Amino acid sequence: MNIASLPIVFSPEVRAALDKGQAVVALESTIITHGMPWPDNVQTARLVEDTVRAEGGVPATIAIIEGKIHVGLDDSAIEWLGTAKDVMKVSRADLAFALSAGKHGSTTVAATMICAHLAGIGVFATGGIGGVHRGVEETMDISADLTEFARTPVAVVCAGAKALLDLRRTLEFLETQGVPVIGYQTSDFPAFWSRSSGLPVPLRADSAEVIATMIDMRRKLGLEGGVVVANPVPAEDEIPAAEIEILIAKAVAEAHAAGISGKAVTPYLLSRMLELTEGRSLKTNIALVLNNARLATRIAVAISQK
Ligand code: PSU
Ligand code: MN
Repeated sequence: MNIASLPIVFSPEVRAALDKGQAVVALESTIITHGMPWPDNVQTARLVEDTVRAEGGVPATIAIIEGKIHVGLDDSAIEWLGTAKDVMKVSRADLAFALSAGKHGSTTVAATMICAHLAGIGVFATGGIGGVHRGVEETMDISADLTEFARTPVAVVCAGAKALLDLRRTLEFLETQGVPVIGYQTSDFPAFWSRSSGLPVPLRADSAEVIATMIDMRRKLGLEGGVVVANPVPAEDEIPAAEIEILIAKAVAEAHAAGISGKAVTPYLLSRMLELTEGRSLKTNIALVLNNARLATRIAVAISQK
């Protein structure tokens, strides 16, 4: 693969950091365009970047602007993205189209992994990953994030998967795909707004160094695909599972009744949860993203020191 022939633009800061082998952390942009309302989306994107810098890393927010992959966005690009209306939600299936047709696009976890890997970035922080949706028996709705973990070698730090999903089936799917799911300082798979889903996490690591060593070992073994690092939301910011479950059930039932399908499902559910929790879900979402940015940078720093 010849990266020079690709429509990919690096910010000077990210280019310099990659050339020097410094710790760089990829950040997604669907959370900005489809995951949070303005102005919290823009404020959070900036805070996440500040958090990466405070831990000694360089943030690389990834998005598609006029048909080019941008790796590293400046402040005005983040502001524009957070208010723009004509931005496609771009996953693996949409990436080549968005680039060919000169579109603007925000990248999901799956598409951000692809772009990060092309750019030479191995660690990525997000909020929650996509997964197997409740009602999958009928809808077949399984996020393309899950198959991406099996093919693209990027470590994704998340707060588990949203409790809106079918978490038991999400873990089963990842196991079948051979994707390591590592709980950070926890033995329970986190459920995004809550610290525990009640399901055991398959693997556990208690330090960023252990995770960095394990990523390096996977590379040496020639194992394809990435790893999921599941980092529970800080206790002071969590919404206990028992409190939020009733609201989740309501949002999921409404989405089914309204016939919401495809890419629209996750954004619909996130915005309904924001309304049903009267903003509390958003506060938790912001806290967990920052927490993930911190851990992702520690892992990236540990890898850069190897
Ligand atoms: N989790 C969040 N906010 C988000 C998403 C996940 O807290 O906005 C986004 C991510 O970009 C993820 C995508 O990759 O939702 C999954 O969408 P789908 O279920 O359509 O694959
Ligand atoms: Mn889906």
